[in-house]
Amino acid sequence: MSEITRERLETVVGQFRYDGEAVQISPYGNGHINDTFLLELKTEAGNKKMILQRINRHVFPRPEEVMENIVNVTRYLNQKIRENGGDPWRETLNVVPALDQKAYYQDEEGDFWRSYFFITEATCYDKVETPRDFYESAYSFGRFQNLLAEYPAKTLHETIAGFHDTRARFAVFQKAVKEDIMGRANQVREEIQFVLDREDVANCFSELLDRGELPLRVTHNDTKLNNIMIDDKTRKGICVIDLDTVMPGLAMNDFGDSIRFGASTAAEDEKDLNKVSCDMGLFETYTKGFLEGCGGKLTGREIELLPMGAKVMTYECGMRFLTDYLQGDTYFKIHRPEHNLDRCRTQFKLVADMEAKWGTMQQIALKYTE
Ligand code: ADP
Ligand code: GN1
Ligand code: MG
Repeated sequence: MSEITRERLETVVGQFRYDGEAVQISPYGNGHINDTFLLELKTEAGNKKMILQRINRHVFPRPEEVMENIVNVTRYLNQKIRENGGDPWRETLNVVPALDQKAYYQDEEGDFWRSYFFITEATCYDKVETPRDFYESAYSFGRFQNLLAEYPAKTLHETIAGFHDTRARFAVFQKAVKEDIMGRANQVREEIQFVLDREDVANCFSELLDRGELPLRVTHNDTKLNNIMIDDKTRKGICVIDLDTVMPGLAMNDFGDSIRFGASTAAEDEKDLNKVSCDMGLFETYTKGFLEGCGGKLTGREIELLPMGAKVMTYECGMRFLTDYLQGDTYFKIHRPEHNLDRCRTQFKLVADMEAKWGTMQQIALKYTE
């Protein structure tokens, strides 16, 4: 995608209905997908902050549909939050309309931009600092699913086709290995074999879905810790953000993606694999928080499959990083040459660790099915 110059940013800022004058704009956050900026405005009521984002068109081929989902889901959440006596300005994203009232602005280069009100006095963490924060993130993601339990799922667009269709991702991976367009496959034989040895993990949920054994729910699908805002004062999880992938999906996958990121003892791109393992204390903390947030809506079968969700999501994410490495790093943003490979290795280390701790993980899930 094309370069973002200062002039371009200024033009884009002028296309949104802000009630003040832009005084500063700077790159923001640690997301792997969109280009995020923090915009500071001078208004009559003092300085205000906004989030401005360029939607990644390579990842989301139909950004209008992404925004339609987000507008509808946040409107629905707004209503629910009000009914529960909450503050919809802090507990859900709020889209700033463009001059023409649309939820986005499409610039001359065809890129889509959107803006959100900035949620102040709250933080997105890249690493768990205290188990309490992890519990809060778990509760918030569970509650998000709970609040959307009656949302008409069929009206949601599938913003990325087959996003967590791990079986289909396995096929894409095999193709990437076969084509090996960057000539990198030889150097990562061990990692490739790790994926191939676990085809059953790739197929597990797809087969259960084929047999009609799993309910599709409205899920977030990208439940990393840094997609939750935690209130700086109360340390409560207040808002679920990054709603681009809200679609019908599996509860176990929302659970699992949080585990692979937040219950790891190291960063997603840690190079020293000795530091990487799946913390069982955090696994239990998350299980408890997530189930409490879901408010009894999950079936016994879903709860039983939560450990599998952790394994499937970690395996899938590692496979996606490896696929991107083989295909020349075109999907995830990278900040160093072998970044995707480092990320892939931490994920596979976690999968192996989960395999070693499988009995404990199952026991923990079982404790909460009763
Ligand atoms: P990506 O899809 O690239 O991960 P996100 O939507 O998660 O993009 O945004 C990237 C980061 O920007 C978040 O991790 C968070 O720190 C920050 N952010 C996004 N939306 C808001 C908001 N409304 N208020 C405050 N910070 C936000
Ligand atoms: C991406 O957008 P972000 O950084 O929250 C990705 C997730 C991956 C994650 C790995 C739309 O999440 O699926 O699990 O990176 N999002 C998309 O860190 O592909
Ligand atoms: Mg994000």
